Amino acid sequence: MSRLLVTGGAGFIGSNFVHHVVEHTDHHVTVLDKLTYAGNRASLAALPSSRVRFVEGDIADAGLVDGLVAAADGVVHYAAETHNDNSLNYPQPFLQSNVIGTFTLLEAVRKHGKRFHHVSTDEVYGDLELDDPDRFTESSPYNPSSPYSSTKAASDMLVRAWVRSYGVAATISNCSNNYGPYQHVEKFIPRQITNILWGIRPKLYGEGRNVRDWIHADDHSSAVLRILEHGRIGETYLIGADGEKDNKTVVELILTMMGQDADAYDNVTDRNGHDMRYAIDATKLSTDLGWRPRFRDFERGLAVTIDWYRDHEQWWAPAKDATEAFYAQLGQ
Ligand code: NAD
Ligand code: TDX
Repeated sequence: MSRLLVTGGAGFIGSNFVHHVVEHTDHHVTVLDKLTYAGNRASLAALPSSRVRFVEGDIADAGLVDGLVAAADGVVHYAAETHNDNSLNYPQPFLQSNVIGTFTLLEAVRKHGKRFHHVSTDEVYGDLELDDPDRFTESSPYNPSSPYSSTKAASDMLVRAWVRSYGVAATISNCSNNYGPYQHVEKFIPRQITNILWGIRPKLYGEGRNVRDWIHADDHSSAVLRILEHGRIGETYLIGADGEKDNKTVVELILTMMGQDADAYDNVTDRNGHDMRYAIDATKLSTDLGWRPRFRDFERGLAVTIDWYRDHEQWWAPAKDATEAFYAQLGQ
């Protein structure tokens, strides 16, 4: 496989994947991205044009998608509306991009007989209790809570049906919460880091007892590449790096690592339907495909991420005011 079509490659995880592919493989990449508020061409600016081509467009545009899929050897599908808080207020784009967009790509890979990897989330499984001894596995039942996670669950179901009904050569991965460079300032970790850099107090939803299972985006990329190259067609793989932390602990860690008092944050209005805990058991990925994360120490990964935001204000500053204005309307 040498020509990859990467959808959503100007977003957070997609752009990290394109960087990873350029650094670790010989593949040529075409990025298809609509450049919504979450997409940023600057995230790809450092990459050579001999290896990465950028196409601005919508994954739900069947004519455009048909031509790009025909010209590729494989498709890695990241493009989606991804923010839970947006999905609670404006669900329609989530249906359009996550469901109709995935359907449009599946029809093209079916027609042209191309390999497809679908990038999904652990949120399709709903949430766990804080004291639940089990973590999510590939056989956990689907139980999504939000408009975002329900559309991701729907897209996973479409992929499974296209494998079974039409023999499409697809794999699926469901990953836990990512952090790292190029993440939009609407998301939890970059929001708090950039707040502190601009003298704004971090904002914690509710009491901050909710637990997320953090993985560095570069480790997500190495896992997707491994599945693309060695995964079994039709299989689902969960991706995680044993990074469970509650939100209060993460905010306190960011504050102290940035030289502030650990309690210098505000508790704000909680998210409706807020999932309590996500946790991934990635045994299948490590046992069957031999994958291991590189960032096993969350604090080290966080330190590198804080440095990245400190050094790249020109990348994130243009989105910061509008993001905070949106949260202010919600009391968050
Ligand atoms: P993001 O919001 O940072 O980026 C999404 C990208 O998709 C943007 O560049 C946007 O312009 C593009 N896009 C949106 N709709 C499009 C459309 N209709 N056509 C073409 N491009 C479109 O998202 P992210 O955090 O990088 O997430 C990428 C994928 O990984 C998503 O599928 C998400 O569900 C999944 N995922 C994310 C996480 C996480 O922690 N962020 C965890 C697990 C899985
Ligand atoms: O300011 C905040 N304060 C806060 O306490 C924000 C933005 C979030 N939170 C909480 C809500 C969550 O418990 O932090 C946690 C993480 O929030 P998000 O960054 O919005 O992520 P989450 O809702 O967990 O979903 C993320 O991981 C799974 C991604 O946005 C999804 O795209 C991915 O599928």
